[in-house]
Amino acid sequence: MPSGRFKKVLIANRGEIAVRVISACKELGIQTVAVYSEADRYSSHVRFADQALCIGPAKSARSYLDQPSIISAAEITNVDAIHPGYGFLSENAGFAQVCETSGIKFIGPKPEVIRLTGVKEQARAFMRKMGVPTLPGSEGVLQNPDEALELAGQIGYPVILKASAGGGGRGMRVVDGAADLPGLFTQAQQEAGAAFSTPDVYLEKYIRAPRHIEFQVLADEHGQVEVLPERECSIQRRHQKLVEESPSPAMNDRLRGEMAAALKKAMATAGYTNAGTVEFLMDEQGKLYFIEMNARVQVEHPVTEFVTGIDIVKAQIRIAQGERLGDILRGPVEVRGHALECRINAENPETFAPSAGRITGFHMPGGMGVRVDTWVYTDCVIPPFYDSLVAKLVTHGVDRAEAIRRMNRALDMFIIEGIHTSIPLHRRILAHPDFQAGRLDTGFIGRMLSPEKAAIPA
Ligand code: MV4
Repeated sequence: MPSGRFKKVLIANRGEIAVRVISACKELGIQTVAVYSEADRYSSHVRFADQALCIGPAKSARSYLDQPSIISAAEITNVDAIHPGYGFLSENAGFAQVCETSGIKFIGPKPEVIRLTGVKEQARAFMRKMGVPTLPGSEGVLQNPDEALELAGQIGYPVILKASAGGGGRGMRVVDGAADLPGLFTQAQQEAGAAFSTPDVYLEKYIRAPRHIEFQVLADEHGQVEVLPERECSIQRRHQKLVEESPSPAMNDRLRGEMAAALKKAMATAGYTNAGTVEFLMDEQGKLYFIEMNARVQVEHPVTEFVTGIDIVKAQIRIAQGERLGDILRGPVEVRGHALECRINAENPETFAPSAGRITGFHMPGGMGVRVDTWVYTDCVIPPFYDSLVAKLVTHGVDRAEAIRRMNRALDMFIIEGIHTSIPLHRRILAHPDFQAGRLDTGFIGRMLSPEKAAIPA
């Protein structure tokens, strides 16, 4: 494996994250290669990279997910490494393996570690063994509905069935009582089998309207692990996060310290390397339970960058170059102030359907404590083939109140004409008394949008 400094990196992604990775490479003095689909010829990542290669038609399966095309592009341009961004091939253990066998460094964890994080009940079993709190549930995958009935009877309803290879809520079923279990078990298995590589399902105690809290981890290739402060991502709609923040209004130094210590040990034992995120649910008593692990950089990483001053993407690249975390971080990790991120999506404000088209007018906010990560510009066309994220608006303040006020003024100064966006929705979220008070849970958006259903928890 080529070690030492990279001369050239290929970015196997598009959109704002491709631009974000190019920025990090430029600051590290690394040449960049963009790959793009026929629909992305005029995308910013193509313009900002030193070289760009078209890898196929608009459909992701034939471009951004086409491994042979991407590996060919990497070989033609003679890159040292590939950064996968998020989504697409970022958590594909097979792709990470192909990179390594082609002599190209994959900027992410080792293939076998990515594979473990992708098998959810195995990741859960591992964390439990390491003393990281998990919810009561099955030891591994469930063999049949009878086994599920027996276990659910012991744990107590409600329980949740989850796909072993799941993600984005697919293959999940909440079970309120024994009568519903056999039918929902079959449904969960079928949905998992159709969507993923395996129909395997497992079971957990169900937490109603939890907070979603996650810890950012950085680990070098010499066994050093650092756990960065948490992000709260409870404001989401249909498993798409809308607003994220750091620190969580529900966190305290003692709990953060306990979690960091437990995770540091677990990640070191797992041989985890590069950046990752460990997801938890928090119940009404303020207890945290591990649910799953993401082996990639996350959309919401900028809030952690604002409160820690650490460039997470540069850290990923430097870790992959074999550098030590001590040299990258240079000192203890601290939480400074508060950061918020609003995901600005191109979407219809009533139906939330993606809203593709031409941006006819565009103005970004700036100034103190404001960051915009985007790939769009005046007169650009948003293709209908990919996700609807057009920009991430991130603010930093001395405290949560200042970060919120700064976000409000930045939303006022963000002009996007020609398409519909989620900016009006973000104004409503920020103005909501529960948001202002930091009373967040995964049912927040549901209650805000249909208050008549507020009595029925999400
Ligand atoms: C849960 C849960 C309640 N109890 N697990 C949704 C997607 C997947 N990543 C995990 N998810 C959940 N797992 C137990 N045992 C509730 C959710 C959940 C959720 C989690 C995080 C953020 C938003 C969510 C929205 C609905 C359900």
